Amino acid sequence: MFVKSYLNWVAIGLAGAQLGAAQTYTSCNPLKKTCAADTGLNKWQFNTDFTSGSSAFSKWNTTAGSVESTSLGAKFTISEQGDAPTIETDFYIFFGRVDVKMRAANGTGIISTAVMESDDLDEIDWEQISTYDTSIETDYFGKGNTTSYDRATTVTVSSPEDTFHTYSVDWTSSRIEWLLDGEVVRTLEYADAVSGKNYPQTPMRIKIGIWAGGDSDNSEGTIEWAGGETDYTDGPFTMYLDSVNITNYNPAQAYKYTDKTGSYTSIKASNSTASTNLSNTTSSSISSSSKASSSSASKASSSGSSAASASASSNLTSAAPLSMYSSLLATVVAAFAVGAFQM
Ligand SMILES: *[C@@H]1O[C@H](CO)[C@@H](O)[C@H](O)[C@@H]1NC(C)=O
Ligand SMILES: *[C@@H]1O[C@H](CO)[C@@H](O)[C@H](O)[C@H]1NC(C)=O
Ligand SMILES: *[C@@H]1O[C@H](CO)[C@@H](O)[C@H](O)[C@H]1NC(C)=O
Ligand SMILES: *[C@@H]1O[C@H](CO)[C@@H](O)[C@H](O)[C@H]1NC(C)=O
Ligand SMILES: *[C@@H]1O[C@H](CO)[C@@H](O)[C@H](O)[C@H]1NC(C)=O
Ligand SMILES: *[C@@H]1O[C@H](CO)[C@@H](O)[C@H](O)[C@H]1NC(C)=O
Ligand SMILES: *[C@@H]1O[C@H](CO)[C@@H](O)[C@H](O)[C@H]1NC(C)=O
Repeated sequence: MFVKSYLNWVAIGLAGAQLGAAQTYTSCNPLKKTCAADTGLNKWQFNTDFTSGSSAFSKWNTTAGSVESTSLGAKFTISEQGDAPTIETDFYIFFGRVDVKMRAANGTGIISTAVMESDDLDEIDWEQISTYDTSIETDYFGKGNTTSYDRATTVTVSSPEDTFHTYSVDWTSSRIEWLLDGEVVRTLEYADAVSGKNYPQTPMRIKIGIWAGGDSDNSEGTIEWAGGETDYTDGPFTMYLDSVNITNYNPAQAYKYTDKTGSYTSIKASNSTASTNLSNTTSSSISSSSKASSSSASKASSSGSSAASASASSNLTSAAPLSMYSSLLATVVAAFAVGAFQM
């Protein structure tokens, strides 16, 4: 299996800066053909503690190599050329927040990644290049558009290979925030991504793993981006993943692309359980970097999941209401912002 994804990033042969994750591929691209619906996370919140043993992997598939639970968390190791251990959720979320607490791998050219990716290759990334001991990159792609090299930013972080940090993405239909240890370090507005054309907006899985950007078989551009050639005799190189907390702003049993636009308004959520809680979504995401918000977010999550089981048999809801909700949300956001401001 790993050979497939490994060969995939090798085969893509992109220059490093435009190369997303190691595991960038799609088995059915809904912009090109009709694909089966994506399985959704049908609840508001799903947390995984990877120090808790093998049961932690119950909703995660290992798609390359092998990954085990240890007292420091899930252990991803590159020992030799071709290793690229990777796990991914067996469900999709449709807007939401993902918190990843991890310690990146050491070594030259080793990339520790926490990525969200959709079937039509929208992508939101954190990528730590081990060659650089004080930084991590953020990046994004829309519909697999790799024509430009200017989307990545570099964020300063202290000793990411020796210290666990929490790398988060808070993703709504109007903006994406990247957060480092709870502080917003980058915001991408919908309009700023080629008027939304390049804006990630379709249901995504979460994929986490490591790969050797500095592998000598990679293109010169990739090796340069990775900060030099990987010397496997310096290894093994290990990344530890402590925990991942996922909030799904549109819990549903399934997500279906109803046309080939790749627009979020074309996504139909089946048996959705959270449309009535969208206001909670906003209040938790709007101030996601503050302490107050994390407590309101967890309050929201518990009410959200009970609501999820209570209304599990509701019928199909199309995503059309979503755009309606966005204007509603704007009002709620405004109200909340005023409220927060008064405090
Ligand atoms: C979320 O769903 C409904 C609406 O508020 C509540 O009854 C639940 O308690 C939970 N919260 C919701 C729906 O707001
Ligand atoms: C995850 O693995 C299970 C069991 O092998 C498989 O049925 C399922 O399709 C996989 N999910 C994804 C998203 O690949
Ligand atoms: C996930 O939530 C748990 C429980 O609230 C917390 O202990 C853990 O640090 C969180 N992990 C992340 C990555 O935010
Ligand atoms: C791809 O992205 C570039 C900018 O990065 C943009 O100019 C171009 O229009 C996009 N292509 C498509 C098909 O959206
Ligand atoms: C990572 O490499 C640096 C520099 O070689 C070293 O000081 C540090 O102990 C290493 N960290 C781990 C966790 O191996
Ligand atoms: C979430 O929604 C429920 C129901 O409307 C409400 O009782 C609760 O206070 C909301 N939580 C937040 C954090 O807004
Ligand atoms: C929606 O829920 C109903 C009742 O539980 C179920 O029969 C149906 O298969 C579900 N639809 C999808 C698309 O999952």
